[in-house]
Amino acid sequence: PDTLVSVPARPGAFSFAPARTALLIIDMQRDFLLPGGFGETLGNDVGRLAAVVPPLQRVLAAARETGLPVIHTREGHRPDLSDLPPAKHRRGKPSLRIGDPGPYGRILVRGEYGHDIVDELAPLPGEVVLDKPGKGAFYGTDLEEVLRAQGVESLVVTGVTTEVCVHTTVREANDRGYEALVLSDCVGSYFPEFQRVGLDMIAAQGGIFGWVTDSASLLAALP
Ligand code: TIU
Repeated sequence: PDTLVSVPARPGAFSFAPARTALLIIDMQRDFLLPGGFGETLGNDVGRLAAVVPPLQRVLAAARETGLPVIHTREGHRPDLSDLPPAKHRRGKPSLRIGDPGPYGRILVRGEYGHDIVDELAPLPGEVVLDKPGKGAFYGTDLEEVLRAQGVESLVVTGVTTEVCVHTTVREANDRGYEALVLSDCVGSYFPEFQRVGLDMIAAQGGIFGWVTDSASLLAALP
């Protein structure tokens, strides 16, 4: 069960035990991905994020088949916004703040349609769905307890956006002793240059906080 698998990656092969590995899917929420949603109203090209969905669907199917634990995260806040720091609330355009009514309900508020995960990647019963108030998936959540309870040592990291919530989470994971493999075609950014350089930053300096490969390489390596 603890057989090691090796995937070609940057800066070098990523070795992991599938029995000790979880698939982490960061914030694939309608607010960030849907045309007309919060992400687009901020002036972003959501098409760059939509491109992540098909390869991520394939990875999700493979993880389910292999029996890897799947953990979904959602960025958002309580309806009374009591867990929203004023500094985060003030950020961005005043007309489009967290908690305001948007095209898919109140922006980034738990329980709203836009806060939930896109249909194509809907969690199955038994998969952990973790609500996080910040950019990192460890901050203010019990992710570490969930991983420890399942004996997880390695993470396959996917989702949006590459340079914000994915980066923050991978850095947090690295500091906690986890090895993270980021799938380049399963993470997305509104900014092409941030996508490229964000992935470069992870793998630079001998993999300073993680590894980078693509979904096809991972799928070919999975048992
Ligand atoms: N999930 C996530 O990355 N939250 C963001 O706010 N990302 C942006 O790039 N804005």
